[in-house]
Amino acid sequence: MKADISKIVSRLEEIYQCGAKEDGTHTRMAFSKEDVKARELFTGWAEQLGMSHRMDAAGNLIVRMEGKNPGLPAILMGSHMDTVPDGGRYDGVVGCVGALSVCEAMAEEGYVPNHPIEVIVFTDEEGFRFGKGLLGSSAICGQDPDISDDEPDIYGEARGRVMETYGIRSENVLEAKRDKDSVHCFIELHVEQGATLDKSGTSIGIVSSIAGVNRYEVTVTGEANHAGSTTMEDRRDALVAAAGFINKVPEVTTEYGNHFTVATVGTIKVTPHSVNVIPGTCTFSLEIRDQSNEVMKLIEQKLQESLGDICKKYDVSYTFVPTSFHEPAPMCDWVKAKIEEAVKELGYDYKVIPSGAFHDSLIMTGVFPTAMIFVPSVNGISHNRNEFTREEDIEKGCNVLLETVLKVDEMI
Ligand code: HGY
Ligand code: MN
Ligand code: MN
Repeated sequence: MKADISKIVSRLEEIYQCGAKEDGTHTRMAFSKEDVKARELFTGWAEQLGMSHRMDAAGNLIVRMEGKNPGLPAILMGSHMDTVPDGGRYDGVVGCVGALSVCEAMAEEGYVPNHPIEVIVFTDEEGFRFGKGLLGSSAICGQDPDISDDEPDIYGEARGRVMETYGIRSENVLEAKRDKDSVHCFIELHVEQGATLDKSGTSIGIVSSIAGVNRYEVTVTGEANHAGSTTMEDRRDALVAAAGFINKVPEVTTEYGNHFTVATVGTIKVTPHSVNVIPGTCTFSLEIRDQSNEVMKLIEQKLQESLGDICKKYDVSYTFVPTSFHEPAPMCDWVKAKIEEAVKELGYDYKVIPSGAFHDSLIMTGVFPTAMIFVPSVNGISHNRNEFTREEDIEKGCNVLLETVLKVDEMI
């Protein structure tokens, strides 16, 4: 039994078209009409395989193939189909389309698994719209995602309004929670998004653990004033102070972190945002990731100290508000071992590597036995329209997923 790469490739292209624009950009943000269209395509393919489909209270799209024994817990696969702004065509989608190809290979062979098998297309993994992702997986795991219908997205639209495309409401999302015993395991296929596999010419990665990610909103407050008549010495420029801090972020992170420690300022806005006014406030996001909680806390402390020193120098004040915390998450040993057996049997080369990017598996592993299969991202480029993964590697990844599912299905 093998995954059908020609179908996988044409489906990836069809999903890509839901979000591809004439100017070459590609965005399929969660809850958008492009995202809804991609989900309709996905549902249609599942229907052709005789799979049922439903959307849960958190908007996760779940397609299901029944097994011989309806009393057995389900084997879950899947990932997300929402993208970052101008994102790539593989991040997330490979795991959804790849999981469907596993079901298709089984259906075409007339293979009926022992366990029910479900493919989940998770809701709002990327989270750039509301500043926090992993909504669908958090709800399935019973973790309160702390959302409200009133909160605005980055375009000023209320969440309740935005989520109408899925027909879901904030207060109900936790109804998607699943019982620990109803799931045998969860396996997510994903592109690496880093360069380890590509640099070493390795086709398959088995993820050891996923980096934790802590986010903060920082606001520096100075004084808005006239850009022509305020001398340089009289200024309390919020943006200049913020820029001084942002410039320090790589230095501090490198000094107190390790090879895997990263910190990023990804969004920034100033008020009043006028060419002839000295910025009075500057608000920006800060994100810290590492494989160790202690390191993340140390970086947070050192960055706050640096921010304090710089704000003092420029006579401005600041607030440093945590917006989300996720601890680093090791993957499940027995599921990893099944993946390793599968890769070895298929004769593919592999490496066991940590994930710097987060995934729905970061949340799922807190409740369900979870592991991830990586395929290489050429030059490690991701969250970028030039993201690329070779067909032959996608094919290998899907075959590893298929063999792993066959192996975990034997466990009754
Ligand atoms: O940001 C992340 O790590 C993920 O790709 N959403
Ligand atoms: Mn992503
Ligand atoms: Mn992803």
